[in-house]
Amino acid sequence: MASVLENRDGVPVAAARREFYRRMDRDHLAPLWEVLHALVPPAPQSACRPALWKYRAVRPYIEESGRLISAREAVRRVLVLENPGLRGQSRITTSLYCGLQLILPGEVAPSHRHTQTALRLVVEGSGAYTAVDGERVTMHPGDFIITPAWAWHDHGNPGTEPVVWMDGLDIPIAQLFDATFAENYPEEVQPVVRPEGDAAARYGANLAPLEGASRFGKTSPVFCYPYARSREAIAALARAGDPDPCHGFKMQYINPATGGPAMPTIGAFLQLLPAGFRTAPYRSSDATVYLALEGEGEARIGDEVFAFEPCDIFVVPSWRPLRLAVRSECVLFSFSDRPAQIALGLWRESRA
Ligand code: GTQ
Repeated sequence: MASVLENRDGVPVAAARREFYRRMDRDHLAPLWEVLHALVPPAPQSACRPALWKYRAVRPYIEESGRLISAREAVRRVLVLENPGLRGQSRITTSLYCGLQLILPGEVAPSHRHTQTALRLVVEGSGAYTAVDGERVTMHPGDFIITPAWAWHDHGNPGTEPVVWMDGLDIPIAQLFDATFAENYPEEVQPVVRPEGDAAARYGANLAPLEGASRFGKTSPVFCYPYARSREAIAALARAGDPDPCHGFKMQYINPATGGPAMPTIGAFLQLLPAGFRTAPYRSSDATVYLALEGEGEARIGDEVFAFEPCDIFVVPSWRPLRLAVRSECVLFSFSDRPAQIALGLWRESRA
């Protein structure tokens, strides 16, 4: 009788299996049972690691990039924030790309469009613009700006200061689906066909045109959310009520045409934590990128602690408990793939 370790011909099972795998490998087949535990783990097993980029440490590199390559030559002069667990993949999380883009006075970053959705959060400097589908918007620190999928966009800086912003794109999501398309505009700068403030007037004042759907499909037609307005809203919220134990005072950027998230794949949030506030542990399946806008504090991600100050960027991987403890009043911007996960029925959260 064959033992557990041998088959009927007396060949040890382990060797027989290896030989079986080798044969089927030539026909592009593989045994599920060797990988099932990794494919279907009980909870997310992400290669994405908790990490923090000190702006003070990154800024000299940004400055140096400005001396070594022009925005025109680079097309986009960006330093990519690569998650330490995902090096070489241009990702800050498994599903999201993040970079810091510099545009110097007098420069132009030429017009193009792509199927990836982009967000910008202005980190430093004023006076640059981003143009989206024929309308320019002037950038100020803290402004949240959207480039919808397939919208022509270029950036320029007619001002006098270097301007730096954080880019967040759903590049890995488009890669996952092999739905990546891009093209260059025939000219470097697209024509301006609408006055600045046009989108805000049409869609950003609790009014909407009677006819004509948004040109931007599933993305908010309001493509700039000025920090001054969002900051005031969140401050009013903080004056009026009690903080959420896990989030302090937190709001999401919405598409006023739908009431849903501003972008179909990327969720964006603004959060105020009163001086001395400590959040209760919270985790969710959407790995999240944070940019500190105001104040100083500490992020405890799992059992790692990261001290942050304004302009620092940190990342919380999927399902890793986060606790925030702030010294001064803090304002944090954050973004994640939450709308994509919700649309697909994947998203989970847990409050401890
Ligand atoms: O501004 O269009 O950081 O296309 C990466 C890809 C920025 C942009 C990035 C892009 C852009």
